[in-house]
Amino acid sequence: MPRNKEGKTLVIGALGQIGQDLLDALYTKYGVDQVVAADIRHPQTPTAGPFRVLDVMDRSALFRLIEEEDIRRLYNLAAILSARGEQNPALAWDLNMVGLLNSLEAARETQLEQIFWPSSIAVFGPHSPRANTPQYCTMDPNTVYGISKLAGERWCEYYAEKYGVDVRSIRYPGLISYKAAPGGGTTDYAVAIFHEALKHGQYTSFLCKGTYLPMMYMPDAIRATLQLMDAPKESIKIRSSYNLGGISFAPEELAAEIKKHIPHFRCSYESDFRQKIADSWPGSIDDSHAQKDWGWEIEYDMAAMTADMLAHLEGVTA
Ligand code: NAD
Ligand code: AKB
Repeated sequence: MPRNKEGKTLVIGALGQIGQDLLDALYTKYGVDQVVAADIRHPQTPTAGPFRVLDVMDRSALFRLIEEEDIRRLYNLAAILSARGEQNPALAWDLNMVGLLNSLEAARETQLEQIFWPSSIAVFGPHSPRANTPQYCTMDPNTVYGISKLAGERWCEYYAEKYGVDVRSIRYPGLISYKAAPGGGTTDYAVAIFHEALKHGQYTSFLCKGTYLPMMYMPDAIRATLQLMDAPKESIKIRSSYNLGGISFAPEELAAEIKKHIPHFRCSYESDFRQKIADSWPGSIDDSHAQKDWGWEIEYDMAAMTADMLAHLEGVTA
């Protein structure tokens, strides 16, 4: 196979909530034929660029794909998120850990230029400071998802320091987007509320009033990801994972913002098992290291995000 000068980019878990948006951004950056999308399931509609079925837990299949497709950069997004993870802790641990270790080993052995792996605000726990949670503080996650992310961060730093792997990571807040449905997290209410507001004019939030969580609109998250990956190696001072703040709001504040656009919208509150997870997470995040090291700046506040979400979804549901 002829080797492209730049080599290709592989996105694993490409059909998920982040993957769908990240793929489009990478297609624009590198060209559609230079980005290989991979997932354990088949796409419902064909991806614009090449697609390969891959179980990230199958190490030899991953190594084969990297060789066959001349992969130079890897984004591993495959994971089980917080709420789903509590329903199957053993599987969540296996996928989140084995998938990461296979990716790090692939990066080391095949000398990939770069690897991206996302962490989460779920690395924090009930004894972490809740307001403006700093980069370094007590971290005692009490979900299997959070435990796997914290362990994963330690592995990333280990591979960077011990083997020189150029691994970069962000602790994403809850992400809000319209292209793909979220995959089973605690922050998913902040996506479902838009769909239900447009379809039925009402929504029952599974988190109660006053539950502040850090959130971010997907375009900001994708911009942050590419900005981090484009930053010169020497400016990346944190090889575990960078705090990323975004916007902080409670369900009733988001409901009030939606009501400005859909006056008849009603929101009620019936918390379930996800409330306990949310209560153990930060309400807001200090991302000053990301600002200082690679120039991070947020663009969308809650009002801008809400208007843009509704504008895009109105087209879909009309
Ligand atoms: P998602 O659940 O929407 O997508 C995950 C994708 O991985 C799915 O398409 C799934 O089919 C695929 N997958 C599952 N098992 C696989 C396997 N064995 N091999 C290959 N693919 C497999 O998740 P997402 O929201 O896109 O999240 C992506 C990453 O970002 C995860 O690591 C997640 O922890 C992290 N993250 C997400 C958020 C968020 O709000 N979405 C916030 C913080 C961190
Ligand atoms: C979840 O709620 O599990 C994710 C996350 C914040 O990691 N959205």
